[in-house]
This record gives sequence, structure tokens and C-alpha cells, in this order.
Amino acid sequence: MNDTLTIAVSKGRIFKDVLPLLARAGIELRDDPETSRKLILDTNQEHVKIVLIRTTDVPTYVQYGAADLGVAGKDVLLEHGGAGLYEPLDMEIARCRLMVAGRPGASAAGNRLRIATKYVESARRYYAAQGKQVEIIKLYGSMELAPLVGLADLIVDLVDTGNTLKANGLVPMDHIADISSRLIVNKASMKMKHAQVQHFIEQMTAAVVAARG
Ligand code: PRT
Ligand code: MG
Repeated sequence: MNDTLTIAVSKGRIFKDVLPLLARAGIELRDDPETSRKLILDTNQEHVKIVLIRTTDVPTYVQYGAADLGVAGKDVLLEHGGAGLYEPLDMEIARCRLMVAGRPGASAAGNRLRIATKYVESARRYYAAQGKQVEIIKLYGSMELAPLVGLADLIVDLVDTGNTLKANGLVPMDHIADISSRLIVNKASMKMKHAQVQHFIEQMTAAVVAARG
């Protein structure tokens, strides 16, 4: 088991974008994740396995060495804090922007702005850097609803096309960060499995460059 590289990836948009990069490195899945209920997927390379987990859990698995490597959105990494992890490569996939949004002309209903978000740490840092006192309300999804029902004045959320905001009568306001998915590596694995990990990072780097076209 110890010469196996375990790579943590979440289902959804990251997985879809990671598959072609793995394929360029000659790594193909043995199981079809659409039909299989397995959480540990074999690949055509005996020593490479993929574990499928929730996107917010990816840094945690890698931090504790339950996976040697992982692919996680920068949004998730900013919330996690990065303890126990190296972040050697921008995979340049699942790109979007972390933004402040609200109803046009939104202002504080009370004496402090109320911000609804899943990205509590990023929001806290952003407003602290601006010297603004805000109240942050943690949500787990559907942030767009919060300003419509008076739960918050503004939201901090990911924006790609902007269609979700638009459909809910919201407008993008301030840009907080550009987001893409990053390759992350457990710090102990980087030492103990150095040759294998380094080889994988080099393969992924070449795949990312090739994908630029
Ligand atoms: O959905 P699930 O509970 O499984 O988890 P998840 O939502 O975290 O997974 P997934 O696959 O949706 O997102 C994984 C990662 O993709 C995120 O952590 C980001 O790094 C990245 N990513 C890139 C995005 C988007 N683009 C994105 N547009 N993640 C979410 N969105 C959502 C956004 O939150 C908003 O609801 O899409 C909506 C906005 O999209 P537009 O195109 O309407 O602007
Ligand atoms: Mg989602």
C-alpha cells in the first residue's frame, strides 16, 4: 500500500476537468464513477488510486495523509487555511471569481452590513483589510436567496457566468479573488514518497501546459 499514490478529488465540476489532465498523463479510471458506488477508484496504473470525497473535505484528507495528493478549489483552500499542505500547481481548471454581490444599490439595513456566505474566512479577511465592521452569517448554500428575503444585505459567493446572480436580481459588486483548482500535496508524502510525488507533479504540470493549447 505504501508505494501507492492516493489522489483525492471531488465529484462535480472539478472531477470533470481533472479527468482529461489525468488522461494526458496516461492515467485512466478502471471504474466509471457515474455508475459505480465505489469511493476508491482503481486506475490503469496499479500504484495510483483516486478517492472521491466532498470538495470541502479534500484539504482535510490530504492534511492528515489519508490521501497523498488532492485537487481543490482555491476557495476551499482559503477557508481551510492550508495547514499540512503544499500547493505546488495551479491546475487552471474550474475557474471563477469570489465576489461580493447584492441587490443594485444595496446598503446596510441596520447599523452594520450583514454578509451571508459559505466563505466566512475569506469574507472576514476581505472586510478586515478594508477596516469595515460587518456581521457575517454562515450559510451552506443558496446564498443568492439571503438578500431577497432580508437575511443579509450582501453575499460573498463564487461567480462564473453571472447568470445565477442575474436570475435572482443581484449584481456583482467587488472582486475578492480569482479562483481555480490547485494540486495539493501532504507534507509527509512529499518527503516519504518524493520520487513518485515529484513525478506526478511533473506529469500534471505538463498536462496543464498542454491543455493551454
Ligand atoms: O455541489 P456540491 O455540494 O457537491 O459541492 P460544490 O458545490 O462545492 O462542488 P462543485 O463541483 O459545484 O464546485 C467545486 C469547485 O468548483 C468550487 O469549490 C470552485 O472552486 C469551483 N467552481 C468554479 C465553482 C463555480 N465555478 C461556480 N460557478 N463552484 C461553484 N459555482 C456556483 C456558485 O457558487 C453559484 O451558485 O455556481 C453558481 C454561479 O455560477 P454562474 O455561472 O451562474 O455565475
Ligand atoms: Mg455545487
